[in-house]
Amino acid sequence: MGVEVERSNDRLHVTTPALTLEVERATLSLSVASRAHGVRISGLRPCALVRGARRFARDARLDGFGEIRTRHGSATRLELVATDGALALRLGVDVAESWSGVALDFAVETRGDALEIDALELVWSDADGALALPGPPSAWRFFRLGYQSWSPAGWVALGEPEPRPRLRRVRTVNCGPETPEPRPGRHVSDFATCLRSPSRGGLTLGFLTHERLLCHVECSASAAGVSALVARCSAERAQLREGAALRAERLWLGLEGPADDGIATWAERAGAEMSAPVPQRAPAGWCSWYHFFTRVRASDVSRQLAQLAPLRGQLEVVQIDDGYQAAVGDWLEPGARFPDGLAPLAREIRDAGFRAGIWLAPFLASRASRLAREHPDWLLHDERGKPVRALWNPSWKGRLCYALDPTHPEALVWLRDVVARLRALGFDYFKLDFLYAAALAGARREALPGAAAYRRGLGAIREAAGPESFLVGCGAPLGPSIGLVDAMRIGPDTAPAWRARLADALYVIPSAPSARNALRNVLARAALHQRLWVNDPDCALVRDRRTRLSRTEVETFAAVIAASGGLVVDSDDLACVGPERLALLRRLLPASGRTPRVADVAGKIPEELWVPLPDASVLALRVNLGERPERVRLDPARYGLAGPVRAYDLLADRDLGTVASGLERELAPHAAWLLRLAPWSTRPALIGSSLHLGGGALEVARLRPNADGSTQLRLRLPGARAGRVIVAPAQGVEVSVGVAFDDDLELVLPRADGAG
Ligand code: 9PG
Repeated sequence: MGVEVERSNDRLHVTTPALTLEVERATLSLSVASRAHGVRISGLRPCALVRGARRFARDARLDGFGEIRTRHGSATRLELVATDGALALRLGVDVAESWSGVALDFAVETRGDALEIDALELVWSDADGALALPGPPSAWRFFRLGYQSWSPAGWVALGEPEPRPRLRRVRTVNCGPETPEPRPGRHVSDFATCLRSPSRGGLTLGFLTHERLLCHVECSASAAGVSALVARCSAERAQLREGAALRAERLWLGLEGPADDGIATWAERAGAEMSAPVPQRAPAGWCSWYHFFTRVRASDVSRQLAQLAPLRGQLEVVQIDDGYQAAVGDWLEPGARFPDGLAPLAREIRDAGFRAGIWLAPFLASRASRLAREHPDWLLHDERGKPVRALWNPSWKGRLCYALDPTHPEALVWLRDVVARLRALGFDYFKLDFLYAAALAGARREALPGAAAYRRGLGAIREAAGPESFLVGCGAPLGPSIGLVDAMRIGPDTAPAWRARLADALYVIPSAPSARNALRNVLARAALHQRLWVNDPDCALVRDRRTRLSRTEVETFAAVIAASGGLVVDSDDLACVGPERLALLRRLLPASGRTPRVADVAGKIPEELWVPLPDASVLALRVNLGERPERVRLDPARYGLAGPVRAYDLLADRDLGTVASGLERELAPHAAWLLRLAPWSTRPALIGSSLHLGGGALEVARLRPNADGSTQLRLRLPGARAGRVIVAPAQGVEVSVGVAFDDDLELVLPRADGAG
């Protein structure tokens, strides 16, 4: 069965293997139901918000119908158009046989006088339609994706109060300029959201494109249920001349069953729509920030080059962070601690065999910068002509920073030039920070909406850096960055401390630098990895000295990085890293690149991830971010592992033997449990490995039986390695083998029974 369409005078009725869909012609009211999972929404209507009033469609007619090509293969497209006097609304609905949802395009057109449009919306309310999700409303949870890298992400129960930052500074940095604040009875998520019962399925609303308009989803709800849902593209008071049209960003409405991850499906689709260049392999590196901060000197970086020698071939990039520049904005003028400028240092880094990386806040200009002084017209201004305040950063001299306006043609030329010059010095890894500044509200030189202006600026940087450069977005609005960055910071800054109680209390939303705040977002946004970009979980800090992190906390951060599959960057003075911690760091290298799955959403933050590995085994992670010991249970059946498994504890390097059903233990506060679970019946099989925290995902290049009954094992990992692997050979009992090698090792495990 494919896509079947029935037309009657007043309705269109569409059936696919997964869905039934109905459009009421007169009003463009849409109903979508999942055939298998009992999820249904009816009464969704597109509308235009004009001077605060909603204008819905009346008297719609079918305008087009047929097969189209989409980024996800071919789909059936229904096109409807409705006129309401001087206003026309168009709705395009795409459905396809294999889709668990629909993609929606809508637009408004003026047929008469010019109009000022506030927003384009898809609206649902319980007064006009029905919403059916599995389970009782008291169990439904709302996912808050967050606006930019540092904004907290996680799940809330319906009606649960959400923190609202009181400080304007915190709001400017963390919140979308067009996103309404949450308030009691109203949840808001930038770009996309998911509404679901833990382990029972639900509904996802997420924008697939982010080319021009900033988008969010608003949900009015109490513990009794959802009363309204609005997916909104902010038009920022766009002026529509007669006959002109304004398109909303394309929207995905997905209906999920118990085993589906709606955020993952949305991210998959958005990444494809926006041609996200998801790199197969991301370079691992070292970054100066989390040890040296703004006090970094050129000599500190030089000194690290020698310290990094034991990690050669394992860490590829040496990235200079904030502190080298004369002022924020004056990127090519050396600051006092870099008296010779960047050129000799870039050369030194490359001569030592590393890629050179540089930090840059391309859309900020400090009040004390030459940039702001000499080119005040390049700055973003507000309606009254005052430069927009983008940041007040206590750790910078000239603490106040303005935003650059990327729609100013000269500013854009300057941006390209700065990046091209850095590229010419040999830098080909760019950490682009505080990017949100380019999308702040203001009166731009050219009247583009925030997302369009942002993409013009970031697109220029992407071009100037060249396709060979690796770009990491940071402090960056998520949606509009898709397709323009290789990697993306997906959480607030980490720190050499677990909590930042005072700062969190002041910020109200937990986005102050701390290991815990960083980890929370890595877990909550795990599904974006390899779909929109490479997730950057922020740096590993493994040093023994000059840190307040306990050994448990260091290991937990490492375990989460390993399971996340994301970017691995160390940020320690390696002189403070003892041999044991260095070995831990090495066990993160290289990044696995795999995308984890989220096992539950029962709490605010998913505390359990699992990664299916190519040899049918699973890497499972459970963390305890709380302050009390917790009794935890991992159930291999939840990861699709039927029957007994062989379990190996990667952090403890301990073989846990054969496990018939679940595993249970007490998990200390801030601790992680990282397990490799291998199906018991498969042979030959890797049982465990101390070589890498990916638990066998990477190091086993070959494992197969030879004709004579022996077992061939090939291990491959870059650089010097030493450790132990436990293998169940083709025949005979399991063996534990100590190994030491550089890059590559070929082993034959004899068929002899009981070798050790
Ligand atoms: C360099 C740092 C590091 C770090 C980035 C970013 O609101 N604030 O004042 C604020 C300051 C610093 C900051 C985030 C917010 O951190 O995430 O990795 O590069 O800049 O200054």
